Amino acid sequence: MTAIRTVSTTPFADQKPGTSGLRKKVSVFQQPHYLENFVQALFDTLGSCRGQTLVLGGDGRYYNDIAAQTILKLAAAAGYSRVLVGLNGLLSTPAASAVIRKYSASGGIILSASHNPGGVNGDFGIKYNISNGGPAPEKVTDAVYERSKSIDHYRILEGDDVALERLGEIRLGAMVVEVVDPVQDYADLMGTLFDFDRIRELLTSNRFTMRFDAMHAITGPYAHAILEDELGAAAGSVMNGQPLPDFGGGHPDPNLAHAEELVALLSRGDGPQFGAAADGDGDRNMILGRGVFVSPSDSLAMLTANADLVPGYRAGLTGVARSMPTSQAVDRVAAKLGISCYETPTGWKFFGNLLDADMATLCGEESFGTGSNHIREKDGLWAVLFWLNVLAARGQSVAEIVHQHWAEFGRNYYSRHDYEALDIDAANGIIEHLRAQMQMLPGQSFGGRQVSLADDFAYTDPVDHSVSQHQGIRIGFSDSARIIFRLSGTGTEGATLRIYLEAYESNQTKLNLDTQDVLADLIAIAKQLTDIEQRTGRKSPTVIT
Ligand code: VG1
Ligand code: CO
Repeated sequence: MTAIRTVSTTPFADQKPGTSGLRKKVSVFQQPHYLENFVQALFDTLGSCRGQTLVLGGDGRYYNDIAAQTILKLAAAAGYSRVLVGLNGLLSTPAASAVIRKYSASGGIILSASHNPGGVNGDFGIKYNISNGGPAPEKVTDAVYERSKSIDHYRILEGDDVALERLGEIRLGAMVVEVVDPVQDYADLMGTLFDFDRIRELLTSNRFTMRFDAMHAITGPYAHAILEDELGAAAGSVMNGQPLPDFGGGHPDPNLAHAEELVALLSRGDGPQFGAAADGDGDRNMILGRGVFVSPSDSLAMLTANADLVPGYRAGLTGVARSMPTSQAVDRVAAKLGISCYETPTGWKFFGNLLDADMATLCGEESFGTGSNHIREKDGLWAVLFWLNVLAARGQSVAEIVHQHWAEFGRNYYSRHDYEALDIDAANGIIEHLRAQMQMLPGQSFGGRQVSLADDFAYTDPVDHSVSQHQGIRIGFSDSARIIFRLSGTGTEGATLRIYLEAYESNQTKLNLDTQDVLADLIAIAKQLTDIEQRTGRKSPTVIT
């Protein structure tokens, strides 16, 4: 039975994609027609899908399997000739990007709410990536949202569910569903970038142990295959490697707050030399050494400074890019290397054009995201392999590399304070309040620091000249300290205010201080400028990273 049925529907008003796709509570996606409306709005926006190849996969969270079947039937009705689906409907975000590129697909759908908790009471999400393998740019997501507001029908093939637990090809109407195993493709790609022999030597030497925490999310199978099977890390080096629909009840966000078990291991005097974790969909990473946490902004700077040790980047970097709230640590490395450093709005989609135009080779965000021109997404395991390659080549510990870096470039003390689940009006009120003060701030002094810049960050893409406004309130001080304020575009409950704090220190005797202590005066300024306690009743942030 493969008839195509036209189903009439009415629009949902809330299908506006955020920083990274459409993210909602599972119960929102479970409403009749909700998923179908959004996917049909996407297909309508893309124009003719006839004869094209689509990639489909997700991070395995609750509802992944049901959504994948629905999307296959919508894709068949839209005229796709082939859909490449990850085994069991699973693909990490970086693997999806790699598969789109390798097989020249016209795009891909990734089912994920990334670092947000999963399970029946958790979050679900859907994002679309274009043919370069990267997140759809704003002009596409804006158009999908517009279309979702007027949609009145969708078309879906009537048929049985497709078996996704076996590799091979299955027909669905006129469309071919090809179930692929993405792990090998991804591992092969990593093998072209990194010195696997050298990493294997390190991982099999009895002086070195590591832990990779997959947080019961998508990277488990990739990490087992690459780190343990291919590179010889001891069995058990991968923790929480079994993907679960609710991530074992945890919060699959690789940071000091949520990867507690790993952090505790690495803080022991006899702990592993290296630790790392990835998020729900495998695009974020946290890097730890014994007794040391590498802030993501520092990680980007350090990878840039050590790229000549890695085969895939030995030929040199054309440039680097960081999101605006990411610390300026990498800017100092770029200046030394004599390469350009671009400052983009938050979200990986803004790196796509720079990578396509070969203006940047490495990119990163303070939110535990690093990546390169090998794909068009941030890539958690890639960052882990990059660090392992650097450790193997330098023969030093993570702590030694970090301390030498600070000694050479100075240290950008950095922290992000998140106030989650705020009343939406109160959060918008804070941003308005900041905007209202902006013009008067330059020249003002706060405890010895003078404001040199205060603006509402706007970005003009240097390649296609598209302009993105209101990307965060940026306050810079004459000593290059900064405070940035923006509202999250990935949350599903109320509003989240993110406050990003950064202070630069080059005095060699002050490179090992406590981050929150160093930033205390900036934290006080941020509280004063936002009036946050008065406006929200919150005395302290929900999460500090
Ligand atoms: C957050 C991060 C941003 C990241 C985005 C998607 O967005 O701040 O840097 O690109 O998540 O990451 P926001 O709008 O909540 O600040 V992922 O790994 O959750 O897809
Ligand atoms: Co993610």
